[in-house]
Amino acid sequence: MAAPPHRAAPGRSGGSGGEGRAEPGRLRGAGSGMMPPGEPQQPAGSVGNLAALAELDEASLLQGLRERFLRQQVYTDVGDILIALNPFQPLQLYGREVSEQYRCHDEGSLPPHIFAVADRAYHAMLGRRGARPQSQCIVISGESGAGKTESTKLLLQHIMNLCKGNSQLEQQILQVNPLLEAFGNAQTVMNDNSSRFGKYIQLRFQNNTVRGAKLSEYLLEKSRVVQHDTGERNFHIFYYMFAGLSSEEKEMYGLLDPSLYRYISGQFGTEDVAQRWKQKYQEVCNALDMVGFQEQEQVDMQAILAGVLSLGNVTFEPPESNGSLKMSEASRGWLKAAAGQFGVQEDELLKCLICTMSVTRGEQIQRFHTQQQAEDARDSIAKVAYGRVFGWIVSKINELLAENVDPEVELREIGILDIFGFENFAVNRFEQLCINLANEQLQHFFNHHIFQLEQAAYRAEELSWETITFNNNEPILNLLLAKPLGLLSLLDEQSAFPQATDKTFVDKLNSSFKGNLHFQPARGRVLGFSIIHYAGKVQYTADGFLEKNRDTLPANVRGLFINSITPLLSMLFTATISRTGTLMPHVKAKIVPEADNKFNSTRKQSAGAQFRHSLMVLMERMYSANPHFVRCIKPNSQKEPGVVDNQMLLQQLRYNGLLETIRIRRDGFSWRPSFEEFAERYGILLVKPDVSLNKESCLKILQSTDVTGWICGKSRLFFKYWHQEQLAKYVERLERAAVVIQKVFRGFRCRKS
Ligand code: AD9
Ligand code: MG
Repeated sequence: MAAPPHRAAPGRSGGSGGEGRAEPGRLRGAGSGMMPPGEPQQPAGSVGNLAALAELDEASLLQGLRERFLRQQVYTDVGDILIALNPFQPLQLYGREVSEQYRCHDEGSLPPHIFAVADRAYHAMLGRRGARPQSQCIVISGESGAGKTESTKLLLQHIMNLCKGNSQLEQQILQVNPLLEAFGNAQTVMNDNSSRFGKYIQLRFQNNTVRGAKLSEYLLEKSRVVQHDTGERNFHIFYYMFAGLSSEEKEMYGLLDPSLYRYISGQFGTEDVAQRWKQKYQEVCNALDMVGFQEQEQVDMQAILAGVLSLGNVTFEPPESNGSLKMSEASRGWLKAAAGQFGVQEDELLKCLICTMSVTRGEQIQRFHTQQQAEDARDSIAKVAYGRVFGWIVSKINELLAENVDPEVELREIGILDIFGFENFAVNRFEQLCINLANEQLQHFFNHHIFQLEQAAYRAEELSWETITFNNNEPILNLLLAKPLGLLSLLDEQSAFPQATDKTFVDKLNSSFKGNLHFQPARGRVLGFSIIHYAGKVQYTADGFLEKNRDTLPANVRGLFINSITPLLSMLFTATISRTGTLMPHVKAKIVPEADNKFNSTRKQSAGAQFRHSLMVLMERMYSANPHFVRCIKPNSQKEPGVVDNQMLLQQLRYNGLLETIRIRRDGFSWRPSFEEFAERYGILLVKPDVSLNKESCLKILQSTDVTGWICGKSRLFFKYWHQEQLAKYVERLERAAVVIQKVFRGFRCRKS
């Protein structure tokens, strides 16, 4: 067996040390410095669990994390929260043998690790180690490039290993990832493999077996299909296709030299890179086969992507007189290629680009586009086609992974949330606002669980507690989400006025949020605004906010694609996506409520409203589960191994509220069962029938153990984060004894007979 990944941190379990039994009913205030049992006071760098630090300040914390990182100890615990620094290099930490070591390990017996979080969530879901069986969620946060997606993959890998790791479903859950990343990730200046969509994976279990999984995706950054900033790329799949398709296949899809395409222009890499992409393309093809995409569907899908690229090269010139827009010969060629791949008539596609048809009092009216409008129409067709292919892939994955359940057994979940990290680019648009809003919401979820719930419990039980202040981001969430005067509502209001522009939207914001501490108008004539987020100030350009929020699909585009002879394209524009995320082909528009009708409606919810709704659903799901937190940290912006930028690290520690988190985990009592809950679970330790579910029983139970450092409130007990595993040991010991007694008893009976 391989050696433990790094030097074992001082154990948290075993021993009863601490500072002696706290008097029931009295809570120590902040700064009591109560230690986990067996945890000596040490310099920060040598401590695997920072909640064990007696002396705590920013400098020692920074130094501690830095020292650990430079020794390749990238994981550090804060109580039950994991801090993960991105190593930016492959580490020998994740092999099967290491996963085996962490499998069902004793809490605290091995160094902090992402596998330990997976292990904890899995056992908690099953109600082992003294926990109540309950659905769990693992929330991974951190800025772009901090390591959330890699952590998600490692969590999935370990959980699948825990449930034996060999069923077909378990393998499929792991194998869909290359597909999702090819279509949903792209290189940005912050991360070479940046997730351009958010995902929540719900693993569904019956007992200890995974029965199915469901993937929810949030806000794919469709605009990347048609535009990306310098130093960035389009979605990976476009590059993989060029590198992986044979010459014959490229010919079939009408693909020429990659450097010719505007949507990916100048972004094709060296021979090495092309080789890697070729390999990735093969992985995608394997994943497509494995998920069960038919061969024809795969051909259609690539034809749509090739059509999108050709469409991007269609440009217009202003008309000479009042006629329609002019097109160069080359553009005509690209239009023809696009129409061919989309399986539509060339002149029908052209019509969608150069004019809008509407029906007024039974009469069809044709309105010609300006050059800008025509090019916008081209881009919105490219975006919608790509967006639907992505949505379809997700729904096919969901069909594949749908659960096969025994109706008699309760289903429980482990959800893993991997969204796009906080972003602050040179130019920040509508997408960055939504991404940063999602990160605000997550930070709020973290604050709520770590600070608000815990401190509210002390107040409710009238325990004296020196309040730990934290950076509450509720005012920022209000600024963005309040109805009717939050930013998204004002954006919707403006989007509903045909005459409104990005400028009127900014004027509205400036007048509504005058004096708001989290809002700043742009200086001079810049069309934009700034938001002071929990993670720092971000300047947004308002350009395109209204258009992106309206996210309208011209009615004639839908008609064009429904009539496509490419079956997949026709289906994508006929089908409807239900609230549950499954694609339902050929559902009549009439019977689908407006809000559900994401595909068919031309008068649908705005992009902002849809995003707000999906965030709300996500939060509801997460609030109903028991959370585990992984805080990813990016040690430097050059993506270099072994380099720590102190300033960058410090900034992340600050906005993550890490110092306050350490303090509350060290001084606070994160496990707070009611008397009834505790007596029910641990009554077994009294070894007698009918234990009353009240305070007296709880005190007797605790007195029968050596567990110290807990507090007794009015209606519940207060325990440190390490107490649960100590108590679990007593239960385990008793259960082992019971088994031995049973065996002896059975042997005795056999001998008698
Ligand atoms: V974003 O918000 O999607 O832009 P993430 O997801 O936080 O971002 P990601 O997991 O993609 O970041 O990590 C960025 C890169 O860091 C990866 O492509 C790896 O090259 C590198 N990384 C992250 N975690 C690890 C790790 N545990 N071991 C080795 C890692 N490399
Ligand atoms: Mg990611």
